[in-house]
Amino acid sequence: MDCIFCKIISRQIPAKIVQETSHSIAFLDAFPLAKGHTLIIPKNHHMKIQDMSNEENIDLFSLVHKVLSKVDKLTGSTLVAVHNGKDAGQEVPHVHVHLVPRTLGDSAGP
Ligand code: DGP
Repeated sequence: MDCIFCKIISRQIPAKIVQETSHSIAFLDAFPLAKGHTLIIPKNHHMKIQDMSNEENIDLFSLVHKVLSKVDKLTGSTLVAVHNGKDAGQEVPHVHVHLVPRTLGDSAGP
């Protein structure tokens, strides 16, 4: 499987890892829309949220909840977004939740 995010999980390519659980991992985006832009992904390869098991979803969004409380301290407002499918803007075909710190008038919006 030639998936860049699977390679981050297996440490084949480097990433700044923020936090990790048994099923999920959070790391900094390599092309951040704002300082602190973080991605949270399941460790198993799934393209879309609905492809994941209930257990994986609970674990993923529990990690989103934890990391969000840190990221949100950066600016006080955070964009939480998932591009769930190619036509929705998904470039990397491995589920990922974006946490993007926002400030008024910035250009980091969808
Ligand atoms: P999306 O458009 O929702 O599929 O966003 C993909 C994100 O993944 C985008 O914000 C850039 C980020 N990204 C792409 N390649 C890499 C990589 O090799 N390392 C890291 N850390 N992030 C990456």
